[in-house]
Amino acid sequence: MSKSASTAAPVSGTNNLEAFWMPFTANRQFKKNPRMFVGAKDMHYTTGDGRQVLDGTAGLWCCNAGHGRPKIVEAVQNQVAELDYAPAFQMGHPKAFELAARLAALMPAPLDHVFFTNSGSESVDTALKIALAYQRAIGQGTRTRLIGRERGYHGVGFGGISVGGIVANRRTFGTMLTGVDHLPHTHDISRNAFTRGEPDHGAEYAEELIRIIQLHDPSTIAAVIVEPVAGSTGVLIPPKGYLKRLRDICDQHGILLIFDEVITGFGRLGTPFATDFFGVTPDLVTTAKGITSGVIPMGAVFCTSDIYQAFMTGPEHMIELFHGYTYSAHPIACAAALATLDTYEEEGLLTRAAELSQYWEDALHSLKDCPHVIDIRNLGLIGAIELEPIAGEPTKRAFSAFLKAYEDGLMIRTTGDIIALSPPLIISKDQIDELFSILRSVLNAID
Ligand code: PXG
Repeated sequence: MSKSASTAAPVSGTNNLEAFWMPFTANRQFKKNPRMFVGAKDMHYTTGDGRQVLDGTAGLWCCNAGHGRPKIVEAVQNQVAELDYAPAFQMGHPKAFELAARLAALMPAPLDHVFFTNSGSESVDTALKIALAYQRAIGQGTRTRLIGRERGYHGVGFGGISVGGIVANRRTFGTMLTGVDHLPHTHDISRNAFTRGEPDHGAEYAEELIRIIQLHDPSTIAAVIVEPVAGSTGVLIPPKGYLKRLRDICDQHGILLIFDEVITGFGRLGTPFATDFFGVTPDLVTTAKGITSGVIPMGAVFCTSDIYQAFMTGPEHMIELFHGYTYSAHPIACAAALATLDTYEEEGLLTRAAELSQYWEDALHSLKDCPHVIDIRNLGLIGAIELEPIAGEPTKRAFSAFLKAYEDGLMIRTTGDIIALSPPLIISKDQIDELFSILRSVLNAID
């Protein structure tokens, strides 16, 4: 192909789409039919051809406060002029400490210490490393195994894909971390199809952890990591009692429990975090995305004071944890996060999903009679519609729905043949109606 093959000019100034190797994208399909966003405000994106597109997914599950929110914009603008960068190794800046304290206050005790990263993938790697180093620090250095779950998504670092359970994200990348095992996933349409909220069936999948522990011996296992609600894999809601049972089993065997709250954190379920929603407290929590409402890359790992204090030994001039990133606690990210927390607080956004979730659930489940639909599930402001795949062509039907929805003014996400929805937490009831009315006509239109 010649260098100028993809020279469609959908937006002024953009005349060569070749160089950018797009992430998690069908590059050739996109470059033939580009879909460009050039602006965003509140619940809508503006496309290169001047159309408004309703954001049904908060960007990629991150713009929880909506787009172009004035306080966040202003905070970023001011911060870049005042202090553009400060090293986080052996140096500090006030907003990093202010932010950590505010985040710790938001998270239930005893999760009261915060380690900053720049993404969900980095948060996962950080949490896994802290878990391993903690076990060693308390004299449990034989605990080196990590347990994830089938269909889990924990980002794309080697740690995350090792404990993750999405086949396509793993199969081409070698052997990954050794010493990892996986719980079975809990998705069971045969018993739970069209469940509203938490499914009744499947808590027994937690017992598989006992089998894994018996196989390897508890003295070899450092931590278990799960998403409280699995997102990327197509929205898997935990069966009633499942997460609590995982917690109990981990407690009985000295194993740390890590919740990956990269998508459930910051109000998605109608509580600040999923740990509040389910009443189950893990030892470590990974977050990112909603921490800055997606405006600036940032992540944070929360841990208990027991974990933090286990490292605070030895000579005081010595570094306690050999881990961190050039951009940990970046001043602009901290400013964005503080303004985001202000916006969440002023507008009650971290609990707004609880007020809207019944309306959301009813509107979502009204699509039950649409063609191709084999399951619908929801929790908080998350929804999923699972479609019957076209025989021999998995993912094609959902991708057609994605393309048609975009044409009709709605952004959705698809994974496999599942449509996932997770709008900004500012969505109005009218916009919920609009979203599902577009989706109904999309489902009626596609093959
Ligand atoms: N953990 C979880 C639970 C996630 O959902 C990550 C870690 C990694 O975060 P970073 O910031 O490294 O991408 C994620 C990311 C989707 C979708 O449409 C989900 C994610 C990313 C992009 C798309 O489901 N989740």
